[in-house]
Amino acid sequence: MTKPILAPGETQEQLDAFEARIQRGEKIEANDWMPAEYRRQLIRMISQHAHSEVVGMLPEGAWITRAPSLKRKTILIAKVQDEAGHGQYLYHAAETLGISREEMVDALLSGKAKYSSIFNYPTLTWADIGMIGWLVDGAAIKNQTMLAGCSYGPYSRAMVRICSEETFHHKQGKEMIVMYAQGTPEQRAMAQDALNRWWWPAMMMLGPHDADSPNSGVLTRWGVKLKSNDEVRQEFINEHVPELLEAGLTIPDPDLYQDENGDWKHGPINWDEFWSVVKGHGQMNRQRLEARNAAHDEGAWVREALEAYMNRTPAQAAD
Ligand code: BYC
Repeated sequence: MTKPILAPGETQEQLDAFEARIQRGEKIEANDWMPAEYRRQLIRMISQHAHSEVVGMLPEGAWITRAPSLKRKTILIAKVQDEAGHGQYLYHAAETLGISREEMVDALLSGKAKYSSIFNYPTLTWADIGMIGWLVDGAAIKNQTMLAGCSYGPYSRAMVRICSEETFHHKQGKEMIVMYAQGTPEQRAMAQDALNRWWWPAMMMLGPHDADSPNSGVLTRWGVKLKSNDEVRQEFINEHVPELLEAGLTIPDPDLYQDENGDWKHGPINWDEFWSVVKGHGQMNRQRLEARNAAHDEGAWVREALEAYMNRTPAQAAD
């Protein structure tokens, strides 16, 4: 059964005026009237997005100490630091809707909240770092460029800034993989192996097919999603397939072909694997949550120090 659009106490007139604003291309701001369902959907989506940025630091962070050169290490440190910043912008954007940081963090740490399926796969070789930049950031940019035009002001503005940083992430990944794909036989094999393992998870991260996407209807109606999951996935494939082929790599999809319109068509996606990962049974789900919980516990003294600073007496403040 679909959820009713209006919550008790909300009127059709309020909804009409709200939808007319969206139709006119106006941004909805934090203190504006909005349906409870719009607020709930945005809190769900933005908090999941924030968690994805924060958990997304783990697979890449694992390689900072093992980067093969100082240049690659500084690039990777900057990238991981950017992801932390993206998490911050997004938690702030979600807070404007009335949820607290503590509630969101608790939901992540307890395993109640979702975060992107892609970060439950392990980074086994250095080429995985390049492949994440090229494919995962590449897929994320397609989705986030669309979200930069979304109807909720704070989310839309956060996306503009995030997308410009993601562009650097994407470029460094592509540059690295293209170089390895043209390098020694070992480097070529490492790049191909990374593509074999990341291609399908990257396809899945853009969400289920439109027919199986329960949230898309209302999100599209209210201008949050300006393109469907399958449309964004098509844009991702159309850009990346020719570039990967040009780099000399083989895409691990025997059914892949280009149709008469120029669109690259993929073979069947293993949605059983996707849902298993989303439900917590991926290769790295347990380790990811353990790492976040450990970081939270180890950071307790920082939160306590901040609280003590906030609660200082005027005499202490003048000291
Ligand atoms: N993983 O109705 P649907 C990054 C869930 S981080 C897990 O289509 P929706 C980066 C979905 O939540 C970029 N769960 O959902 C960071 C829903 O369940 P609930 C992350 C998924 O929201 C560090 C159910 O499946 N980007 O770039 O309309 C290093 C049905 O789906 C996934 C974002 O978060 C998934 N992949 O559309 C490097 C973008 N897909 O909540 C890189 C913001 C679906 O009803 N999010 N589910 O229980 C979105 O744009 C949308 O939420 C999605 C899904 C397109 C992902």
